[in-house]
Amino acid sequence: MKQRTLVLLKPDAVNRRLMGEIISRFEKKGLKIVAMKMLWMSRERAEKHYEVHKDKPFYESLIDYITSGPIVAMVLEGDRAIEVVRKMMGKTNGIEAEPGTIRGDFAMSIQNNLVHGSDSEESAKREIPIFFDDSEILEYRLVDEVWI
Ligand code: YYY
Ligand code: MG
Repeated sequence: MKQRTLVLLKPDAVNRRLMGEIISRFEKKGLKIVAMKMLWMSRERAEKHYEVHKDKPFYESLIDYITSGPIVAMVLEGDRAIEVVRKMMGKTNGIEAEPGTIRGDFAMSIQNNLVHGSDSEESAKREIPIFFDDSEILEYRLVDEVWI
């Protein structure tokens, strides 16, 4: 079942020069990047993206963090891409995330955890348009797709 998911490389990923490392993992796994841009999130966009967390105690801090520097937004496509990305990210808290996952290998914090991935099809459908117009999401074939 081909799915699309929204992935964000958060400001710590950019500042710690981990963009290439993280993107490379997704590429090597076999996920297809169908949209990608670097941007600095406004508070408005951040509040929309994280609206499900607005009553949580960590919300204000989360908005400050996600707007503290540039991020990379991507749409990744592949079979059950939502689940695959969530597995590759690891648990929310870098301390608890398994080694071998992105957070498990590179994060020591619950807030500064490098990466966002949509947690369900509903979330992906809501989140992708916060960052991308339909015209920015590309349909193309990779020559090795038959092997993935
Ligand atoms: O989906 P995921 O990113 O793993 O976690 P969420 O529960 O959706 O929380 C979103 C975001 O909020 C999380 O990546 C870090 C931050 N956060 C936090 O700072 N403190 C918490 N106790 C829980 C989440
Ligand atoms: Mg989440």
